[in-house]
Amino acid sequence: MLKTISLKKLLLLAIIFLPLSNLVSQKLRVNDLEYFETTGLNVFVFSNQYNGFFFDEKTSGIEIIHHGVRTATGGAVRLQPTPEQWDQIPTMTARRVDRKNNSIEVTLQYKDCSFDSKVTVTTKDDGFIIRVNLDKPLPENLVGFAGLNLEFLPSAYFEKTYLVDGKPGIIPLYPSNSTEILPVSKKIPQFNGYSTFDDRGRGEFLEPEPLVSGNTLVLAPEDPERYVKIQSSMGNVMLFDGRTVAQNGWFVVRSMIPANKIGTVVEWFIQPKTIPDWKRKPVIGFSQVGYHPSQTKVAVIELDTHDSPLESASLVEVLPDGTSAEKLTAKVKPWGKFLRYNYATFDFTSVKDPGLYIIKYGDQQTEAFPLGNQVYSDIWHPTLDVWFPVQMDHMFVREAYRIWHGDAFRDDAVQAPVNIKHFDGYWMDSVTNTKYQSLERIPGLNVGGWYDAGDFDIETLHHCTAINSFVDTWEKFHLQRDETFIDQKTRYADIHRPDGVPDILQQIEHGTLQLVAQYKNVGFAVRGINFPHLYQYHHLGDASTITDNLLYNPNLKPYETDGLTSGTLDDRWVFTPKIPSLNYSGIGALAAASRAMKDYNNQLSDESLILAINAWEKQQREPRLADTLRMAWFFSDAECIAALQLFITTKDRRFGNKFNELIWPHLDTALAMNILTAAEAVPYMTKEYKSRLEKYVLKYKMDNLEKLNHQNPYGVLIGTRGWAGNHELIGWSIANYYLNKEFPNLIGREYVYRGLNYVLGCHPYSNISFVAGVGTHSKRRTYGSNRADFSFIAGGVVPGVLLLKPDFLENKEDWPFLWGENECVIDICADYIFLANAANDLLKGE
Ligand SMILES: [Ca+2]
Ligand SMILES: [Ca+2]
Ligand SMILES: [Ca+2]
Repeated sequence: MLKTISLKKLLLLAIIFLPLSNLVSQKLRVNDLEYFETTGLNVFVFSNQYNGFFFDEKTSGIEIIHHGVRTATGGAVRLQPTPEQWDQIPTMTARRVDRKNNSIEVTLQYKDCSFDSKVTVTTKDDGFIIRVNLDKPLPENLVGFAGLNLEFLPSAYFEKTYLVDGKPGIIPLYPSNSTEILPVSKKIPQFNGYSTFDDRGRGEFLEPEPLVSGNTLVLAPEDPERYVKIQSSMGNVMLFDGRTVAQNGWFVVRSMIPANKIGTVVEWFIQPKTIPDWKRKPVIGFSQVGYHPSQTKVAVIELDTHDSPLESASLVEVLPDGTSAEKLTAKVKPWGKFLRYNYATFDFTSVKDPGLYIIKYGDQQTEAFPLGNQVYSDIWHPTLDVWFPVQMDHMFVREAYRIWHGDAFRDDAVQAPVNIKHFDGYWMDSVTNTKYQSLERIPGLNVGGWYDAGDFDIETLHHCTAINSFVDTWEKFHLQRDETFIDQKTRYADIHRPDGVPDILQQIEHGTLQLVAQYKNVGFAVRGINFPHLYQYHHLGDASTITDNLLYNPNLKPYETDGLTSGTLDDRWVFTPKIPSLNYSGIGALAAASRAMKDYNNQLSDESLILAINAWEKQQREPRLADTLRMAWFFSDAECIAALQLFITTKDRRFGNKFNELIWPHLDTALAMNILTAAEAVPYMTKEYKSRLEKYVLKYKMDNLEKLNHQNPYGVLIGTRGWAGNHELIGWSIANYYLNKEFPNLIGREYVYRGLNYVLGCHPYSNISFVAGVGTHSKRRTYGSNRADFSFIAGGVVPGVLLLKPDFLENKEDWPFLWGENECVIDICADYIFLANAANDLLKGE
């Protein structure tokens, strides 16, 4: 039959059957940005490096972006079947990109094991080949440990199936495969000698067994968007479930590297299916809480590179009878390219009638959102009512029928030992700087404070930022909201239960109690209070079960207790390196808190101010050296803020003069980082101060506001660090608020809303509101204490879209475990409350 039809007809048939055919291949090629690209598929090969700070963040190695979703990561030679965050990661020591031959080769090194390997990725047919090459045979101690791994995102494969050499299976929704207990002597040591496993003193560790093993593995054969076929030409591929040992684990495909072999030792042919002429669905970015009628209202439409903007979009009003009516059709304005996508804008500022609206673009429409005078008035309630109470340390926290957690860390805390590099970025130098010996109890610290983020340490710097932010909110906006019952005496908090006291004062008090305890018992702001063991640190759930809440007693054996003390070394450590800028942050926060506490808790108010002034004087006498260290980049202006806060509280000119002396050089060297402080100071300073500041404001306007209009279609600050940028953006918006208050003719209020609207949904990747529970469609999976349940704590603000180099912005909604995208931290959440109220304030009376 084939013989009888012409070549032309054959081609025609091929075109007709193209969407179903495997024969028509879309070839990957290495593009200008040095990754493999074809329609619907990108393969990164170490475009991003493993991060030496938080180790395996699931953002490095060979990675696959499949129809717009990053579905695979961590492709590399690895030493565990399912590597955890603190397992050894290879260092990439060389990367060669051969564009002509469509090949990328990396050299990977495990320095401690003296083991180098080469991993090459080359295109072949409709897929690519991964080869591992060795110049020398595998070191003996790595035989049975080293293999080629590639990790697949569990949530991208939920409710799908697989085939191994034709044998069918269902991708597990929850891990329940077999595991093996092995003696710790058989374990490749984790980073820095840490252990993620609580072996209860038995000297053993846990390893998952493979789900299946075979020559050819097909993941999601039924789904052309997720279909990936992996064929091994030497030895089997195994499929593991990393969630068995760590909830943030991925599915791992793995082949072992054989002993005594050189040259190519592992070879896979990987064929991800792609949908011909696939185009990513447009994302219509807009504020999920809606808009105030009088503000500028611009939706930003994100389009596939192969897509071009439609002529127009429309705004449709949703009516009380359930029907809808078109309110406005307007031109869609092309903006151009930003990173990997095309952008266009749709301006519907002219619509000012209150009501519910939907944006329609082509055959797509958004969620409904309100237009009204009150849209911003309650968007901060979940953060203050729910999120902050849940973060309260040393408290039992109830919400109606639900107990969020018990009263945690009654056994706080002991002096951290010297010469420690800690897994959470904390450290101790060779001296304690306190009157306490290593591991000696420091009294008085089991009071107040918040869990820093999705982890449960007390991170003093973030505390200080949160306290300062709360005091600003209290002083500028006088929030009287009372929806939390807080009793410090019995350490009990109850959410949605008024007790006659404004909640913001109670939160300031809670943070200040911890900070005061640090200054009283240690003498300065400590780096933080954190866990001795890694297996405590990665805790998920109720923090009151991380330690036994009993003071350590060396006369008892581990896990033994007399009811009051215990022999288990689980009490948290107080880290006390000297960090002048951190100490100034503490001084500034105490000075600010002393004003807010006045007439509410006078004793705490007086105590805070005395401690702040004494600490200031002591710190001023010390040589100014050590901002050298590992934290200086966090807060170049801490001394300046402390001087300002002390001046506002005491009106003592010496603090005002100090502030005036420090602020100008800071503005000269780091304008964007210090303009907020400078603007906040205006009402307390002289007329000359304000007119001198104007020149800086003009420069800031040009460099930090107007330039952004050309940098990205959102016209806001988009961070590119390893932690996504919502906090910087919120800080930028707050600075713009202060500047608008003082220099309304120079800085328009739109620069405040733009930042807020971005956080609330007008951003790349998706249009979800980054504040859990705020807006029609908002984050429902965040990196908090309940992330193992794929859930959220209402009011938490996530870091947002993370840039994976060179051009992929991502914020996953079906996977909460990427902290750089989804972890809510106290400082950003406190600042969000301020920003929401600032937005309200600017629109007051309109
Ligand atoms: Ca932390
Ligand atoms: Ca209250
Ligand atoms: Ca204990």
